[in-house]
Amino acid sequence: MWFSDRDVALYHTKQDEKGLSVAISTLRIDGNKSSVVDNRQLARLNPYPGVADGETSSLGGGIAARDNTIYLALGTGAANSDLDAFTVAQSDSSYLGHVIKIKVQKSEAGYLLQDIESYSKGHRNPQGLKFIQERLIAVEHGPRGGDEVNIIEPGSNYGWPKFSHGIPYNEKLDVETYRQNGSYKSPIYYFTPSLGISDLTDCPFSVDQLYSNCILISSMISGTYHILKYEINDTELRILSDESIKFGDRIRKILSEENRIYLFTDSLFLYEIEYIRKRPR
Ligand SMILES: [Ca+2]
Repeated sequence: MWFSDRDVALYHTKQDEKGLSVAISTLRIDGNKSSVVDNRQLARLNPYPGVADGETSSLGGGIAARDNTIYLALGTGAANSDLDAFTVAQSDSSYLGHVIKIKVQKSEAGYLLQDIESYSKGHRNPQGLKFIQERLIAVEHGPRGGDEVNIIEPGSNYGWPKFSHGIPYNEKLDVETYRQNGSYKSPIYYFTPSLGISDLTDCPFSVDQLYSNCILISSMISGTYHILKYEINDTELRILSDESIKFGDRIRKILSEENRIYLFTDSLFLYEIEYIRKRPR
């Protein structure tokens, strides 16, 4: 994602003798946006000892940035091992299953790492993260059902694996108990059955004018994208309606710019859709 006019922040997994980890890097692009003039790794987090790349999934990943700060949403990971995928999201000694806040400092050459801290925890497999109207919003996969849209607030606990609107994989857990949220932060909206929720973005201008306030979310399993209309006041953002638009392919990422949306699919196509609003003459 663009971090400034000339800088891109990105995250990726990395494999070496220590195991699998997540790295955050920045790229500085030249003025013509034609070449990379600086490439630096800012941070590297949580090696998975003994787990090779390709043996795990659900690491998730959403990235957003504002005011010299990068926010990164990480999943718990899941592997064919006794990996503690069911405890890391509630642990204060792990960044997995957390949204983390990475403060950076701008220098002549590029960005330098200042500080990393946990911002929120209790996330299962967040796939998208974005600032919308001053609120940091994340979408994440539930277990079996219960894909979530969450407003991320500092210090909050989003419940995984203690609380979900889905169905637990552990058959001994009682579904009704599982759905009582206790002290956990509830999603502002959830989807049951799961859509395979993958990303979110602003509505294009012309659609936002029509709906007053809306966000778009994309999905993999159902091959749809959705217009979620919401209302907002000082304390609350509430989803009012959910309109599903069948697209027909697994959408991995969704992005909007002015009156266009861009859909990047698992079949490795990039689609551009333009919403045109015109007065008849
Ligand atoms: Ca949750």
